[in-house]
Amino acid sequence: MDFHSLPTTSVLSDAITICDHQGIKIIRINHTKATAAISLFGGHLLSFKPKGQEDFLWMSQNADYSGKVALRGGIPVCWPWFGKQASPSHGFARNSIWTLKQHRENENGVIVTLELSDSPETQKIWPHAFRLTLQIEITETLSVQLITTNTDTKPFKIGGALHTYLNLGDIHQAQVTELGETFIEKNEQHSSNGMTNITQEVDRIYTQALPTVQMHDKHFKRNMMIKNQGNTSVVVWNPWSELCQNMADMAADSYLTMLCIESCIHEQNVTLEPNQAHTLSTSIISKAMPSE
Ligand code: TA6
Repeated sequence: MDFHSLPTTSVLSDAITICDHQGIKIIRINHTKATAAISLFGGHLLSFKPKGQEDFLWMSQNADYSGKVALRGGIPVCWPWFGKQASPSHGFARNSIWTLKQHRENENGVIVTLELSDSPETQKIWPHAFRLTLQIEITETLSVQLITTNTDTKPFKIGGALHTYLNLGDIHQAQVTELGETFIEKNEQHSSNGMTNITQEVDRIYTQALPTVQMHDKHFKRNMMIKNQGNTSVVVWNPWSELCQNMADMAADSYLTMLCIESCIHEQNVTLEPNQAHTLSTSIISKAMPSE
């Protein structure tokens, strides 16, 4: 989906415009350093493309933009929990409408700040007062910070993830390293040599990953360095062919060109006292692979 070809509904600055896609407002960034697209539904980064490079993010061509389900691809914000610990799965932030709070730009790029706060709807699902701030920095590299502030009078616990779908050339030519020595898969503990090639379905929670995980993509000839902070784990997910065929919002062969590497708090165990804040972040730098 080329969000930049949709008709503009408003112009915010030289680099930032807004368009509407099936009722969803999309912020588009067109800067000399990079282009990007951010959906207010979900506070969801859909695309980040530094000039002259392939998109860092994979976005499903079958994503459902009805506003009823989370968008498939990009960087879904999973919050205040990760996975199926409660309903809805991966929390409600990725299905909520966020507000654009601020945008700034200079010759190096653009910073967009979105916000989501508790409402009668969120209080029904999770009875706490909060402010969630998403700061997305679009420069030659990408940086995303999710800041949770407890605006309640009692402490609460959070989990979640920046569920990044990386765009890669060919899963058979990709390798992930710096993953650390242990992972959990299907509730079982495994030991690891810190690296993996993806040759089947993987849904792993790496509990000792290094602060910077690397994804080596021989097809696109680039090394992506994914630096995570405020996380307790790094999740690596690829549904592979069978699962993919059964997912309405993924094309049957789409597992070949995506891999999720997620900055994650996999248990809902980060406690925030009133007025306390926590930042979960991920930033991605890409370097051309040295020729062999
Ligand atoms: O992060 C991995 C994971 O939790 C997988 O178990 C898989 O289900 C994936 O996320 C996608 O979840 P979703 O709810 O978006 O279909």
